[in-house]
Amino acid sequence: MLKKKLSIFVAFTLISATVAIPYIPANAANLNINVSIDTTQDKTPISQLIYGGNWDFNDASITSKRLGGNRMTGYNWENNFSSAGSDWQHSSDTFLLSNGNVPKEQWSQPASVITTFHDQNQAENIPYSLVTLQAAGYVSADSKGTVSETEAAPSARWKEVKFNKGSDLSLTPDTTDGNVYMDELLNFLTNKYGSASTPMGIKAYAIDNEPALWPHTHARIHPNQPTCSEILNKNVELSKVVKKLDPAAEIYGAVLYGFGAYNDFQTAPDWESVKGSYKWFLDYYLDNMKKSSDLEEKRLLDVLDLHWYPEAQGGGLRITTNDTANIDCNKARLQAPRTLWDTTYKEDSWIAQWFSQFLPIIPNIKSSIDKYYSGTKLAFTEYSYGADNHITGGIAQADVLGIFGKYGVYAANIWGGGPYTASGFNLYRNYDTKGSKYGDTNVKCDTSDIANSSVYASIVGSSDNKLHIVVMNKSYDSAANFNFTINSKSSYKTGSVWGFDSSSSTITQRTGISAITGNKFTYTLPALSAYHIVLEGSPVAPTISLSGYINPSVTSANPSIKAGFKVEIPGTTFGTATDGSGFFKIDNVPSKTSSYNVQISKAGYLARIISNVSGSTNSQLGSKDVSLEIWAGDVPINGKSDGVINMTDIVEIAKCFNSIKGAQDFNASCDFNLDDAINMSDVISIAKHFNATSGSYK
Ligand SMILES: [Ca+2]
Ligand SMILES: [Ca+2]
Ligand SMILES: [Ca+2]
Repeated sequence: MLKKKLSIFVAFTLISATVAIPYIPANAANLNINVSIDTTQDKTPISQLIYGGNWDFNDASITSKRLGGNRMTGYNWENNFSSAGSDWQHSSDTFLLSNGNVPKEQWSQPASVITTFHDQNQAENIPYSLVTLQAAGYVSADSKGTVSETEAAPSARWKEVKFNKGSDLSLTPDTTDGNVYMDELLNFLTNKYGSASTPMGIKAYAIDNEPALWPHTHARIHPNQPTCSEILNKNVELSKVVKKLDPAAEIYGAVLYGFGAYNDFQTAPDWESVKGSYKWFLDYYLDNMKKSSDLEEKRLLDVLDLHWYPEAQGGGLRITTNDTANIDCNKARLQAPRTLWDTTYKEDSWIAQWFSQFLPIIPNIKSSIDKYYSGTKLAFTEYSYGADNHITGGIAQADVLGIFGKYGVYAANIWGGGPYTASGFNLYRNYDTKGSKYGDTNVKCDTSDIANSSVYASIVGSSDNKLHIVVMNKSYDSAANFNFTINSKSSYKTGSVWGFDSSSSTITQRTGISAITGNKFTYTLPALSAYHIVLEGSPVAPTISLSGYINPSVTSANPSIKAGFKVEIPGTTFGTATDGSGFFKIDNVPSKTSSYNVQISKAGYLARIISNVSGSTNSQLGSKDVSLEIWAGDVPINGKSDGVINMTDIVEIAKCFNSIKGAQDFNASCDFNLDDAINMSDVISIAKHFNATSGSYK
């Protein structure tokens, strides 16, 4: 269950490798995929730290950088030597200095690997540095190469790491004693750069790296399998050191390598004894970090830091590979990001086979956080979906970044990177090569075809005048017509489009979109492509709706008695009529700061005017239970009512008294109770509000 991780060295050599792109037939019929977007719903901030890396690669525009990996476990900040562990012959050497481009004259300066890393980030305008601290127990004493098994710590080849020095902290650490102190390192870094709350400060520290794997990766430093309680204790104690010296710095822990560590800390020796009712190790870790934080009265864990190298396979091959000759593996790579969020998806992996109750993985992790240490952020500081130089790697990368943004991941750092994965980043970060970016507020976006497409939408801040859509056609064979329907406070007219596809990793501008009407349009993507659509619009004038219920003053057996009352806004063209339940609703009334009047009328009834109806909010004028009563009795004469119920109206009834429908003298306006006869019951209707005028309504 160990992951196959590239060493930093191997990863660097792979960056320049090229892989042929297979021929993709495009003769299949187009897919039709419906996408609905609502810029008024599911609005959540997208953390900009999800676009992070572990190093610079290609032209990827990244927002944070991590100094981590296996090498940092054995890093001695006093002399800058480090141990490769099992990645390369358990060699203690100067790799981090040479690999980190530390100027030779600084090789013997304290922490120059860290300071060079941070200085480079500052120079590249990468504002967020995440630096790994040492907690395994020992770090390299020298750069004399391979450490044999008999020289495993403790031996002269190692210095012991202590979190607290217990005496005055020095800016020039003693390289001749047997110890390396973490509080002295924090003191050195905050002295040089200021605290994390200042612009130059290092923003975050991780509690070592992948501790569950130490007996494998660093058998000379920590040959025994760590226990749950050991790692918990080390996280608490080292975090306390950081929080004391740099309270604003964020703590990342426990930097777990993968699911085997999330689950039972790689079958830790004490797991069964501490498990209790915990679902998995993450629960134990979060719960106990919270308890320790409560004791300290400060948060000791800011970010739950996990690594995620998908175990999903296709065609018998794990999708994290850079070998792209296996089409089934490539296709599985395109689906693998669904394991992060999709409850309906089951990947081909041992996790899905044996531990499906923990999938999809992000919602399960978040529910543990909510249950045991609410407010803790989530980071994946190492992950890779493979195929750094293949279209499927580029699409998977773009998909994963969309998912991280949509599902509230706080930070993420790709391990690896190549031309196509760089384009997966730049589709969000620099799609036009002029620094234009995807929005920072996620909005609701759903596709009708999860298998063949992924679509994400965002706006900038709270304004939806500009709508960013990242859309992927994951079909290997078919172009796809994407039919977009958008609900928005803006009306979109045109769109510009950028993207990459199987022909090249370079993001280029594509055919634009013009003459959008009704916030609907269709756009076709070729098979295996990822595009960024930017729609430009202007605000739609806001509108309100006015609704309510009326009730005639007449008792009637006729079910239509409440229907057909005209409801109008005098002086406008807006109006409607009541339905059989007396309900009315006028939509799309222009919002205004002043008020509206609403008039309700029907032949034979005394018109009622509701004044001072808000012009800026939706109003309901009367409910089903407490409805607006409309009084019968104002009979129109020559088509006109006079706004008062009086003798004139009685006279009008007298003219047709005792007539029935069809008779020559029958006047429908006088048949208030709709029984097709004009008689005493209609006269009684008048009597109820005799002498009332339109002003008599209250
Ligand atoms: Ca020392
Ligand atoms: Ca009248
Ligand atoms: Ca009647």
